[in-house]
Amino acid sequence: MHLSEITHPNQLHGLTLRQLEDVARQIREKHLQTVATSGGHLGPGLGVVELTIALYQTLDLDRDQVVWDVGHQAYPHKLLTGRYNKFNTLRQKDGVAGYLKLGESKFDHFGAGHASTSISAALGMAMARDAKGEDFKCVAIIGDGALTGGMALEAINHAGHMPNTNLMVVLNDNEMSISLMSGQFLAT
Ligand SMILES: Cc1ncc(C[n+]2csc(CCOP(=O)(O)OP(=O)(O)O)c2C)c(N)n1
Repeated sequence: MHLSEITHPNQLHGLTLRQLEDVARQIREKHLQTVATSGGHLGPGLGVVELTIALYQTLDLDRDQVVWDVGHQAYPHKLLTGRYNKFNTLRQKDGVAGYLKLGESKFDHFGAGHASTSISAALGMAMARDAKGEDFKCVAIIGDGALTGGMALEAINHAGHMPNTNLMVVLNDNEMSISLMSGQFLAT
């Protein structure tokens, strides 16, 4: 299946492992080609290709709500949620935004650019869901760099006091913090 044919992430549900691997290869190719001309974040998106596919193959994105932290790693998400055909406008005026953007897609549930906000946002969505008696999953995906932010720690503290609120947090523990260079810098 060509990536351009995937206009809704739920289309991943019926694919075989070999087809999913091929989708991953196509995402990497498009990601590299686009960032080479438009600029943007390269490593963070490349590092979550399989993570994004695995999640979206399992979740029902007509119902479930995913919140990406910072948003600089959301290019695979954008390529799987109907933005393949205009992806070459990445970071251009009126083009695809470099981060998650409310209004750009019904699959962008929270606009992000600042780090460390995803757990708090997803927890709020989960609490609202429960208050309304609804039933779907709320998922935050956060990197180990963003997890060091105070707002993320406050949200974890808050979530710890909400044992009956179902919230999924995925930690992308890649020890990078955008790039290996800055990761090395932080480690010294
Ligand atoms: C509040 C805030 N501080 C700093 C930044 C700059 N910044 C952008 S991404 C990032 C680190 C992200 O690291 P991580 O969450 O581990 O993601 P990775 O790049 O490894 O995928 C930082 C510090 C920001 N976006 N927001």
